[in-house]
Amino acid sequence: MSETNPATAEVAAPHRYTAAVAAEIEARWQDFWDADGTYAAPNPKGDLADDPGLVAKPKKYIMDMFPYPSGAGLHVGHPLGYIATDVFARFQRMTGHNVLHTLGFDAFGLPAEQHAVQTGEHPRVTTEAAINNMKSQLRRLGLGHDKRRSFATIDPDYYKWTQWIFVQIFNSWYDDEAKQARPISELVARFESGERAVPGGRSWDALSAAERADVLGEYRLAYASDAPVNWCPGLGTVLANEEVTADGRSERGNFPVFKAKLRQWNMRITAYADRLLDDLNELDWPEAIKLQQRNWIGRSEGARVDFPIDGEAITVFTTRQDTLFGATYMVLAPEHPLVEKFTPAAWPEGTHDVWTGGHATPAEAVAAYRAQAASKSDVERQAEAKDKTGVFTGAFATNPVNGEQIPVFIADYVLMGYGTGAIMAVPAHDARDFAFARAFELPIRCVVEPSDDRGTDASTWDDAFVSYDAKIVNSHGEDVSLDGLGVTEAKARITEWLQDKGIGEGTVNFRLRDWLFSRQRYWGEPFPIVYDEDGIAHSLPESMLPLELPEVEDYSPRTFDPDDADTSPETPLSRNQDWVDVTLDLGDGRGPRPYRRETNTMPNWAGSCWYELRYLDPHNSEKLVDPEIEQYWMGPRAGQPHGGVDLYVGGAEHAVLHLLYARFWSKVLYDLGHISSPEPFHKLYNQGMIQAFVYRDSRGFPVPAAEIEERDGAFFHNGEQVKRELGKMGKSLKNAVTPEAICEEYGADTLRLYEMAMGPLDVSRPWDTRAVVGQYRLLQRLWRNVVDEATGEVTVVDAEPDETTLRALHKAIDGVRQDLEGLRFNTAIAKVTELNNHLTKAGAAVPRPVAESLVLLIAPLAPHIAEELWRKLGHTDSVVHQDFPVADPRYVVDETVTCVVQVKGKVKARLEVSPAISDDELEKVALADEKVVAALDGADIRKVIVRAPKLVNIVPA
Ligand code: ANZ
Repeated sequence: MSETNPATAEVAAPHRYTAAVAAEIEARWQDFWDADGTYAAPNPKGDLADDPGLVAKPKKYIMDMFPYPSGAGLHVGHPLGYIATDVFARFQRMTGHNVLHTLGFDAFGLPAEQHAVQTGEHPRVTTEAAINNMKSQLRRLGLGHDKRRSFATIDPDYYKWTQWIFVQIFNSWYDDEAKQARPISELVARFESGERAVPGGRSWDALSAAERADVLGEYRLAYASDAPVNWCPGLGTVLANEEVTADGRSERGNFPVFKAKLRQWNMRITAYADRLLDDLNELDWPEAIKLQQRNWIGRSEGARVDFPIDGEAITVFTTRQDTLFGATYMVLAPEHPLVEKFTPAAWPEGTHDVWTGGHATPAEAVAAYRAQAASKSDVERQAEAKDKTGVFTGAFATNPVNGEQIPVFIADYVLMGYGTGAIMAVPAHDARDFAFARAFELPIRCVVEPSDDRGTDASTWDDAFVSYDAKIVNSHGEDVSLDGLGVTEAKARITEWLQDKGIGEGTVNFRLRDWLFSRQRYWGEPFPIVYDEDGIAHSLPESMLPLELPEVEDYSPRTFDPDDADTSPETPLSRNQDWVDVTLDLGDGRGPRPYRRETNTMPNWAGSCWYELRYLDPHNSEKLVDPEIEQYWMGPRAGQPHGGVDLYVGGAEHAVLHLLYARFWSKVLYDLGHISSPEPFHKLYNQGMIQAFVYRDSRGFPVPAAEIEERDGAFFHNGEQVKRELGKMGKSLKNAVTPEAICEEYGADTLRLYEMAMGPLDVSRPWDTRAVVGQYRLLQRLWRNVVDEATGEVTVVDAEPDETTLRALHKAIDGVRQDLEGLRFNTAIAKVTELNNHLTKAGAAVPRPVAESLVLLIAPLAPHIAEELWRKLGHTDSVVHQDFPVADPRYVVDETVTCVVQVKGKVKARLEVSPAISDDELEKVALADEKVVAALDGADIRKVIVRAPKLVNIVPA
């Protein structure tokens, strides 16, 4: 027990590995590594081209999702991924790679800004303080980062290039024929030369500057538009679809979100929908994340079909054109622009009462229903369980396959933003249409043969019959019949028919929407955009970047009335007249002119869309990244046809936000020739979460976890019994444990080992401070196997290890190597522990080669103690760049295996042989065995079947 009692331990063993020793070693080596530049990763050229020897090695680019510098600092849950990538990076360094591993800060964002609104303190001040605090917390963990490459997204040197990229995107369009982004100037040239027709039919020359700007706005990859947006008064800003939860609230802060019409910047990410989908196939990402991206992009193959009405047509988007004969009514989104056009002055004769909603005229009914729909979010409108509401418009359209007149409704379950905002309703085979048809007493017609016993009379059904694998019935018109076809054939047949008639076509529809890219906030990148006197947007030339954030008095956005279409939010930047109204010479030949700056800022996702590129060449003032340097670290290569970071580790919550946006920016930059890698992250890995116990009192409030007493399996706080549950770790749940606390009690190496040993990296696990000591003991035993605790002398001997020790060593080397390569850090630690225990049990002084290998094995996991022991073993260069041990295969295999020898199919002998034995050798040994000789009894041998090392089958003549 003395090892847990520091007081006696120090007397008996003054050179024992203790928290104090760990603290001293760790601080010393961290200082050394910093001063030495041990983790510097050289570039092939430029200011970081300082080690051609290392550059010549194969590269590995290992990256973490960088943190938002929260004022609360880190708890022990945060660094899980950072430690894992550090272990992996160290292992890669020791296996002959030039390893780039660094960490920056994603530092624009709402918390610092909310704080600024409340206190008036500049968000830069709080953000920088938080960064410095985090840096010192992280430094203590001994992470081997190349610190020369670190930056924060709020650094003007960095956001200069975020703005520059915005300018490139603004000045590009997507060429559907070439399937790539091209400079907008090429499009202008095509319009000018007449090679491409100008939409609207006029010639380019005949258009005014404003008209030209409008035309180009329809093509630019970054464009401003008046569109219904997600307006969040609680945050005073609009939000991207990806930032709105399934219940129609803001992901951050959980405030309600409303639809409002506002002029906003958007990114035309939809142009890339197909490529974003296709390229997923080449990426080494968790299937779950790929699936989330596929669903978010939501590719649907279907058809557009025109339903004639009053000499015009309502176009619907359907994925079930095979069910056209079952369409018994139509529905338009309430906001659909054609609604007024076809709405008659009075209800047609005999209009069903339930269709009118009790209104005197169609116009009244439509107006009342629109007002009701506007107050709901898209998500509420689409909820499956919700009662179906709607109202008849008074109009009828023609079903083109059978000439039937079918009523046209408006209903909020049809959304304006998807497809064409209009549907044909097939109540027999769509659950929502079924519910609506029942509520409005509309006909339900079966056109897909049910595979159950409900029969084909749909008026008797309780629900819709939905199947993609059934026969079409009741579907024949004058010149087309689908009867008897399967769903797929019927789709093809009817699509062809529609196309021939010129009333429809096969089409692909995406769920993905363009990315809403402006925010009405202060703490973000200003847009590099100014408006001239005609209101035309111009991008700033590179020489005017970075456009820095102005100082303001008041950081708060002023909200506006979301019901009033004419008001818009007042952004913090707009209040600063001196900054907003400027005279500039944009270098476009028009000379100095007055302009008004864009006063929105970019969303906090902008900075993380390209940071993997800036780490590569962080000080380049000419380019965002030098092409040769980008090619070296990220360029396409065997097995990585789209290039990208070799390993990117972070949480699964970024599946459709950051990870989709970053892929999009990479593709644009790739198309424009700025980078060689169309994908940013080749391999993605999601680490699990470190969870923690939460203790709640009788009112359900969390009480401090550190003050809990456990008695007989029950938990008490100040004598009161409390409930324990597993939850997140954090200040609000009063269960946060800081890395400093653990470092103080045991040292950073112990903390690192504990986090890696807790379980497989991708699995969530509960933190248990009491279990940390297990890893501390491992390090103490490791130390004791090399250093005499009484004298501090190194105890290893220059002797050959015995056979069992050699076997234990090489098995460990082999296993640890494979585990580290496969990110199985918990099992790697188990193997190191086993070897260390073997040496402890052996009791004798450890042979030098074994001790050295052991130190090298643990070096990626516990780098400080490894560096210290390595030096104590007499080495003068760092353990960081040593070669990782390689197992000798002779000692890795099990000593012997049992070989069964059969004669005439019966087992006659069992032999202990080497697993590496050859077929020939095994045959000889088998035939020489006494029992086999006896069984054969001199008979001639017809055949010997050998399956080394496990089986020999002898067939006598
Ligand atoms: C007729 C039909 C029959 C449909 C049937 C489905 C089943 P996905 O797969 O998500 O693309 N739809 C089209 N536009 C819509 C809109 N703006 N708002 C709400 N619903 C809309 O879904 C495509 C299907 O969703 C389309 O196919 C259409 O209903 C509906 F047995 O058309 B379907």
